[in-house]
Amino acid sequence: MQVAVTMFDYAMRIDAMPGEQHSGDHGVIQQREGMLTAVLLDVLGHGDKAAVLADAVENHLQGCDMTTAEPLDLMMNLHDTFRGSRGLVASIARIDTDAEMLEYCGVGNIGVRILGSHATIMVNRDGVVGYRMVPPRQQHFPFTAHDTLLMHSDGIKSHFDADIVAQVPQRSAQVLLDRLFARYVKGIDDAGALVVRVSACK
Ligand SMILES: [Mn+2]
Repeated sequence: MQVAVTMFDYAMRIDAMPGEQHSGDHGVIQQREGMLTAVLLDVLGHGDKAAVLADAVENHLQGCDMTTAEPLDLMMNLHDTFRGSRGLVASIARIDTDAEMLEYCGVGNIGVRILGSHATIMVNRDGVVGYRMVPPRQQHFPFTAHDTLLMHSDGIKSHFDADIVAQVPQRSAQVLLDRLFARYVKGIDDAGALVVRVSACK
């Protein structure tokens, strides 16, 4: 008999800009069995006003069952719900370990890539969620055991050294995040990132 075991290893880290107490970058992760949905968002601006909206968006998402929603539908829901706010950029990914696929929708400046055997750099649609955006689309990518999803806000430099990427197979999600923050935080904005990896699909 074969027993299905899904091993997600994930971590999230958000550092407010130096001198600020609260961050306008937030991450939300929900997992249910072999499905995991991860959202990274960056509210326009920084400081307390950005943090208030980021809290509201996070609370709204936590009230949704994100693992059963399509990322595109979640994005359109955020756009409608937070219309007229100061706006945000967001990336939404749902990993389905049974299908070995990742469904993806992103708007605005969040860096997103898959590292591993299915290495890909995602290209987000332009725009501001809650204000004006090019109609977003949902894309799907293969995502199997030992692949790693990395999302980061623009408070982190996007040109990681090859050594960080090379360490991906050996390191935990938390160690990867901490190395990224130690070397690539700009320090002039909030910095947020999350890492999700699947160590076994079946
Ligand atoms: Mn930012």
